[in-house]
Amino acid sequence: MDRRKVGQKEGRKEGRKEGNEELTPPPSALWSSMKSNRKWLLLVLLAWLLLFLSLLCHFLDLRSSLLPRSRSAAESQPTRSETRRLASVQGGLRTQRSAGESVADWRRRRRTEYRSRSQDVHISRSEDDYRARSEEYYRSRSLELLQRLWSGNLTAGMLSPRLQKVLKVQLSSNRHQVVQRGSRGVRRSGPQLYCELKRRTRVRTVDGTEEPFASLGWDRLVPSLSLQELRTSQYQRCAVVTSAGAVLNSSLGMEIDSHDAVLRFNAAPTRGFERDVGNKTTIRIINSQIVARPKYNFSSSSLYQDVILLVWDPAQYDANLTQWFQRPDFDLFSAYIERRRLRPEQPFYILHPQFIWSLWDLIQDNTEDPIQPNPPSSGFTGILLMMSLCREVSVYEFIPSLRRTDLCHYYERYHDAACTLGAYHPLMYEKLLVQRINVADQDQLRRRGRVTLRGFSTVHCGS
Ligand code: NCC
Repeated sequence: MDRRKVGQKEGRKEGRKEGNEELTPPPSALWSSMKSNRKWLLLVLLAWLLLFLSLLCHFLDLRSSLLPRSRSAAESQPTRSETRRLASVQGGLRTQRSAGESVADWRRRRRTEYRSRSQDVHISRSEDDYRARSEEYYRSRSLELLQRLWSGNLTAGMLSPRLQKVLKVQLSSNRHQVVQRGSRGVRRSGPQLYCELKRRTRVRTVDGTEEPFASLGWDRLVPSLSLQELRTSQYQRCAVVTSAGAVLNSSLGMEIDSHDAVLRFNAAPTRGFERDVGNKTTIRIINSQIVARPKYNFSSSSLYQDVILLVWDPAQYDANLTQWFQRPDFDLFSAYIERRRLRPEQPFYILHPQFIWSLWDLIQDNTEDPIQPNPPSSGFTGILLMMSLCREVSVYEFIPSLRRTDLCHYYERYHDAACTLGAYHPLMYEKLLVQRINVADQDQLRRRGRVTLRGFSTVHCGS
């Protein structure tokens, strides 16, 4: 063992012995000093307890003054915004005592501060009420718009200021140089409208007989059978499934799949949404963005395989096909040529611009207001196509049901009322026209979001 340590240990032992002899007080003095120490300890403890209790009372008092009195016990948890505000009020507990301020004055100042801040909270709550009331106003306004759409009384003036502004911009820009030819706003009855639609709807695809396609040998590129010839027998019941967010939670999948043919649009998927939209796809209408923009993976995605495909692109109103071919909105022609070469067995067509614009004419001639001078939506084009191919057409969530939502698509988290009521496309007017020819009862429309239309082959009109 270390010698120095042994020496220290022995020294300490010695010291204790000596100390014990010299410093030990008499037992009575020890007892009284312990007694006075205990008194001090108790006093300090008591003071801490009092301080703690007064702080606790203060907190509880403040809390009860901040919580609304009318809430039930279950509701008595503060809302998230209240919690945020409470936290800021409670932050005031840290109010510092200023130099020279007596404790009583400091307490009084704190109390006044709390009171004025808790009044702030009540003012903010009335802001909350205001916000809630305005949300309620817009919710009821959207219900009002919807009811007007269901009954065919919706006008542009009822749309939100933003959508009205977009409409004005579209009307003044007229980028497709649309010329209005017919007489606008003729008020036809449902049966008259059916006859008008039947007379004027001529589904047409690019067939390679016109320039520049004829010179480029497109008569051998396009499918040998036209779209109409493709059908071995006419479809009886067809479904048109729009991509609207309102189709979510509809449980319409089985009903949709029970149709003989199902039409879908653009990049709308079925996988993962089968319960609401079904999984059968017979025809898909796509706009030229789908084939031209790499993000849609047109050449590899299974969405565009094993179905009848129709693509369209917004040409000028009086389309000069050569100009269109040279400068389409999105380059659909290269992708079309490539796909036809790679998969000649797939029925793939380009909708003729004249067909697209003839539908625009139809909408405008049957609408009083001037409509957006842009091509109709894929949805409206698809509806008219299916009315030409099928005996009966069920259209889902084109006119929104009670499930209405600003969610643009059922497969994307993007909200915008323009997707349903239109910005570029004359969607609102398309919907008002379809509402006029709906033969299903209102309950089907409101609850299921389903409109039923007659196929043209069942429409009999005088000569
Ligand atoms: O949105 P979109 O249409 O693909 O929807 C297909 C059709 O469903 C109907 N619809 C959709 C959403 C909604 N809330 N209510 C509806 O009634 C419409 O009839 C719509 O036509 C199109 O018509 O081709 C459109 O395509 C999109 C987009 O190009 C494609 O989805 C590809 O991403 C257009 N959006 C943009 O270009 C930003 C849209 O304007 C029209």
